[in-house]
Amino acid sequence: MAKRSFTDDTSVLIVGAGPAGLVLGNLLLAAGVDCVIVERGSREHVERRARAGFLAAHTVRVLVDNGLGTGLLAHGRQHDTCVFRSERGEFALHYGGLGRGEAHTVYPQQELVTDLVAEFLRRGGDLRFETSVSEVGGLDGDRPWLMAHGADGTAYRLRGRYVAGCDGRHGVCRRQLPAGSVRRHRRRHGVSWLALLVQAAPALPAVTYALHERGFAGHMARTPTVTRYYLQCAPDTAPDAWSDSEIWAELELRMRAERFGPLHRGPVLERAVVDLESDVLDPMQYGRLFLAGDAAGLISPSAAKGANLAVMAAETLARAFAAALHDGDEKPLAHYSATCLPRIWRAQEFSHWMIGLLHAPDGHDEESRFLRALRDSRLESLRTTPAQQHSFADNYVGI
Ligand code: RFL
Repeated sequence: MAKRSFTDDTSVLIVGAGPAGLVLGNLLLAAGVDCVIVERGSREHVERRARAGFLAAHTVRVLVDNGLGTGLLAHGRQHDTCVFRSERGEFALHYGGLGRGEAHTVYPQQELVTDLVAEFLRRGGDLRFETSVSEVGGLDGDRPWLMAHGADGTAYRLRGRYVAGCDGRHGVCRRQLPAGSVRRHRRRHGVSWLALLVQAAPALPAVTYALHERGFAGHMARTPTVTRYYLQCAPDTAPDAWSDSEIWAELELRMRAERFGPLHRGPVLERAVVDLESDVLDPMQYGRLFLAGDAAGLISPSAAKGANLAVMAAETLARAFAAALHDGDEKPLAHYSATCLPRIWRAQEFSHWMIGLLHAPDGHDEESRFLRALRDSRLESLRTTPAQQHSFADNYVGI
């Protein structure tokens, strides 16, 4: 490997160019704080990675207020209603008219990432694609560093005043936390989803959650020509275990297409099996390393919160870095975890509640029957109780 020693000194070293790292980088540049983003993937790769789509009102406010919302304002679509289907029928919940009266903006994550990359570069930012961080260190001192290498083998050593670990759940930053310095809370929910992106217009005007004895199925718009579907599957299912026609047959069965109307079939563009899992690190910081987004905690996709929590943490962290670097005020950094964690836990709690709303075991034993009856009662309560509906609305779109 070619060795090249860089003398780069910057204020904030950001690992990862996902929503967390890119929002943080853009906000830092706007605040006059210099930073470098180091990203393992190529630009094309990060700009094509389809994941989230539902942006909470708070996320939209952060992006728009910081000059990052041009694309989502031009192309995002407002969603304010979700629908639940079960053997008892279907009901719509117009959450935009309940609680705080907020709606989601549907804007695919890869388009948001594309906008954030372009804006970061337009602001003169230093973004190094295809550069993989292998180690961060010096976290207890005042000049932390990272080691990275480019696709051509060039080794980099970068130093900064702080490191922001925005490298997702499998990144290196959370692994650099000394044993015992951080408490991890974790739950594997025992539920898996086959996450599908299909080349077809949304068949339904609203997000639709279908509860079925064969398992959960979900429909979520992405763009006028692309729809995300979810199918609950056995945890060890291979992504390509089902053919396209088997997938459509299962979706139509669980979504009860015969009763409520057909789906729009189209080629399956992407498929992945997601094991629903959550974890939270407390605190989200050690020395001069601060974690944000999936690196700090993973949330199951049941309530579409992950990208929104990433933006929330990035905004909080950007303010704290600016206070430390401009005013010498380290208190916001010291309180970073305490500021973020109550919101993260609230999102975790709601997400967990959603898992219980959408799934129940299919067995014929007493416990399975009990859990199915609880789930049905929860759904009925949501259908009929205004206080429950208001609370749902606040939690569903809030962050
Ligand atoms: P990301 O997006 O994973 O970005 C991390 C970046 O770090 C890079 N990286 C490294 N770079 C350099 N050196 C290393 N050693 C590195 N290791 C990693 C990676 O290449 C990557 O570019 O994390 P971030 O920024 O924290 O953002 C989190 C969100 O991406 C995630 O929470 C959401 O996508 C979750 N999610 C959803 N969230 C929502 O808010 N609404 C949704 O509707 C929604 N739908 C979803 C989702 C996640 C899904 N999957 C794939 C689990 C739907 C799905 C199917």
